Amino acid sequence: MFSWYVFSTLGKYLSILLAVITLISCNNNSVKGNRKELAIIPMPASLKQTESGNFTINKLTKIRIDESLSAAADRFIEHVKNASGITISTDEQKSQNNIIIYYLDTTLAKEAYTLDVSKNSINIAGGDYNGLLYASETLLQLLPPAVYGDPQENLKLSIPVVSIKDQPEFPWRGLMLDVSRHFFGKEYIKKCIDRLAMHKMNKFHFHLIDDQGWRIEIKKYPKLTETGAWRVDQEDKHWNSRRKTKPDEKGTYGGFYTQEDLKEIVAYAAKKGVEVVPEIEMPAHVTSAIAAYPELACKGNPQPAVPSGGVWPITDIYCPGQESTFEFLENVLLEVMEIFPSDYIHIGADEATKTNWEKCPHCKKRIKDEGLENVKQLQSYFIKRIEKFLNDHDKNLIGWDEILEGGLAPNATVMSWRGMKGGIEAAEHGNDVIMTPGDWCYLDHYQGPHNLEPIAQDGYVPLHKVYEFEPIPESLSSDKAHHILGGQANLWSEYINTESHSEYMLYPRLAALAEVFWSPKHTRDWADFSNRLMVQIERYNAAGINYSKSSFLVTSDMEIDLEKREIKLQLRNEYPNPDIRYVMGDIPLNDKANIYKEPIKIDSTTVIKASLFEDDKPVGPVFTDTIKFHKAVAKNITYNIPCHDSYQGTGETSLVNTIRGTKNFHDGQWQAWLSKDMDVVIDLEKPVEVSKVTIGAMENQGPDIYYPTAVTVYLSDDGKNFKNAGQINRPYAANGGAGLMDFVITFAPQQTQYIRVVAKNLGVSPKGSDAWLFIDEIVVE
Ligand code: TNX
Repeated sequence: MFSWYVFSTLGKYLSILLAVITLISCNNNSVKGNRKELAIIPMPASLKQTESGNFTINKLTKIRIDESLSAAADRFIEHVKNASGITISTDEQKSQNNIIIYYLDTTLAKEAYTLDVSKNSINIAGGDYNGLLYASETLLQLLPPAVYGDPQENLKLSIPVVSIKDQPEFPWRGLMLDVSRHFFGKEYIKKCIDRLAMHKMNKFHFHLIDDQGWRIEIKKYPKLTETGAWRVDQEDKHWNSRRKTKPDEKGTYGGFYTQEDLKEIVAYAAKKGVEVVPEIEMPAHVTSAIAAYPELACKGNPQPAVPSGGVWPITDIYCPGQESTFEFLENVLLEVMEIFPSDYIHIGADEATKTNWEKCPHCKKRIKDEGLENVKQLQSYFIKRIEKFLNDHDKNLIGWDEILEGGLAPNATVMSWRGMKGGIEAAEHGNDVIMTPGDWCYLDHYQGPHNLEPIAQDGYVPLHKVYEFEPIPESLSSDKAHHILGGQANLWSEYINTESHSEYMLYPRLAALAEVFWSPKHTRDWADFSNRLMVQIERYNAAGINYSKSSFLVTSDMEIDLEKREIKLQLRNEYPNPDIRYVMGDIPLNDKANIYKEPIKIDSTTVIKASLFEDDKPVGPVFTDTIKFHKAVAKNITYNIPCHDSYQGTGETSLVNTIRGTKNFHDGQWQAWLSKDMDVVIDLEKPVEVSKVTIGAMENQGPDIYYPTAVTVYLSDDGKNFKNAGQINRPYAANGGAGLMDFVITFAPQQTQYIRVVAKNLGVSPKGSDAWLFIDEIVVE
C-alpha cells in the first residue's frame, strides 16, 4: 500500500515534470525549437504526453473498425502503404497487441474524437464519422512527415505515446474556390478536398457561377454551358484591361462540370467529411447566364457576351420584374438540389448594381404591386422569394452580407465578407453567420511584399495576420455568439489560372485559418504555431503541395533619427525571434554572414542581402536591396501643400528615407495628394553641390492614380528666392495597368541649400473623378 502510494505519487510528479518539459519545449520561441514529434495542426484541444515510448507500425499491425465506418481510416492506411509499403490489414481475431481500434462513442460531441496511444495499442473513439476521420489525420501527423510522400526505404513508423481529446471550436470550417474566373478541373477539386480533410476542415463552398463563366451543367438550359462556360481568350492581358467582347464572338476559353462530375465530387467529399455547398449567384455576377439567355435581364438591356476579364459595375443582372426569371431560377435550383445534398445553398447576392431595375417597366410594376419603396427592397423581395422556395425544399439559404440591405430574409445565413459588421448585425438579429472578412480570410490578396509576389488582388493578408483572425468579435453580445457558425477562407481566381498558383495562395495560410476555426482560443499561440508549421511544411513537401514561402521573407524598414539625421535599416520577418543574417555589398550570403541584432546604420549607397536562417543555412527567398543614399536623406522637408491624411507614407521624412514604394499604393511608402499638387521644400542645412533631382511617381488608372503632368525643380540659397532649374512635362496618356516612373531633372552642378519640387496633379481624371498624385521619394544627387 505504502510503496504503491509512493510510486503513484512519484509517478504523478514525474508526469507533471514531463508535461512541463513538453510545454516548455513546445513554446520555445524560435523557428527551430523542439518541434519534431508533436507538431499537430490544428492544435488539439487537449494533448497529454505523460509517458515516453512509442507504438510502432509494422507488417503485423492490425486495424479494427466497423465496416460502415471503415472509410474513416482509408487515408491513414493509404498513406502508410504508399510511403512504407506496409499494409495494415483488418483484425480478424480480436488481437490485444499491435492493434489500432476505432469505435463510435456517442457521448462525444459531433466531430470530436479521443486518441489514446500506448505502446501496444491505439484506441480511437469518435463522436461521429468525422470524429474518427480527424483522429486518422492526427495519427498521420504523429508519424514522420515523409508518410505523406512517395515510398521511402526504412521509414520508421513510430507514433509517440500520447493521449488526445479533441473537438472543433466551430462547426463551419470552410474554403471557397472560385472556378468561374478561371476553371479548375475535377481532379484538382478532389485534391483540394483531400487537403481540407488534412486540415480538419469540413465545408467546400463551390463558387460555380460568375460573370466570366457558368460552370455547372443544367439539363433544362443547355446554353448556360454551351455559351456561358466559354469566353474569348485574352489570358495574355491584365484582368482589368481585357477588351469587351461582342455577343457574336465565339468563346474558346473555359470549361464546366457535368452533373456526373459534380455528383462524383460530392460523393468523394462526403467520404472525406467535407460537405460541398454550391453557390448559384443571383441576381448579379451572372453575365455568363445572360449572354446565354438575354431574356433573363431587364427589357432593353443590350445582350452581353461572356466577358473575358473584369466587369465593373455589374449591371447585367437578372430581372425580378418578370415571372419567367423566377421560373428559370427555380428550375435551375431544382437540378442543383438533385446534385448537392447539402443543407445549404448559397445564392450569392453580392455587388448588384440595380440601375436597370430603376428603368425597367416590369421591375417598376413589381415594386408597386408588392408595396416596396426602392430597388434595395426589390433585391430583398428577390432573396426572400428564393429563400421561401429553398426552405420549402428543406434547404437553408446563405448569401453574402448584401442580403442585409433592404431587409434580411428570415432564416438566411449571412456570409460576412465586407468586414465583420454585416456578421455582427445579422447575429444580433438572430440569424446565423459565417465570418469571412477580406482583411483576414481573402487568400487571393497578397501574402508578401508586392514586388516579390505574383500578381494578386490588392490587399495584404500575410500569414501572421491570418493567424490573428478571431471569428467571434468582442463587440457581439455573448448570448448571440452561438450564431457565429465559424469562418471560411475565400480564394477568388481573377489572377489565378494554374493549380500550382492556386496552391501557392492557399498554403500555408489555410493551415493558419484551420487552426483559428478548430483550436480553442487559449491554445492558439503564434510562436508555437510557427514551430509546428515547419513540420507542416515538410508534410507539404512530401505531398507535393506548392506552398508559398512568403512568410520566410525578410522585409525591411528604415528608421530615421531626426536628432542625428541618421538612417538605420531594420530587418524583420513574420516569425517571432527570427534568425536573420545579412551581408552588405555584393558578397555571398552564407554561414559567415552577420547575425542581425539591431538596426544597421546606413551612410552610403550599398547593396544589402539578408535571409532567414535555419541550422546556419538560408531558408526561403533572399532579400536583396540597393539602398541609394543621397544628399537629401533624413533632411527637413516643408510641405506647402499637405499630403492626404490617408496616404502619409512613413511620415515627415517619407520622401527622403531612401525607401522606394512598390506598385501597391497601400504599401505605406507613398505620400499622395487628391486633386492637389505636391509642393515641398527640402532644406539641405548648408550649401551642397547638386546636379540631379529624381522624383518617383506611380500610375494606376483603375483607382484614379495618375503620373504628374509636370515636375519642376527650383533652387535657392536663402529659402525665399527660388530659380527654376528644370522641368519635365508629361501629358496624360491612357493606360490600363499599374506602373512606376522616375522623373529625372538634371542641370549644371551648382551649390544650393534649398530645393523646391512641384509636381502637378492631373486634377480631374478623364472619368470625371478627382485624380490622385502618388510620390515615394525625392532623390537629390
Ligand atoms: C469581391 S467577395 C467579390 C468577388 C471578387 C473579390 C476579389 C464577394 C462577395 N465579391 O466577386 O472576386 O472581391 O477579392
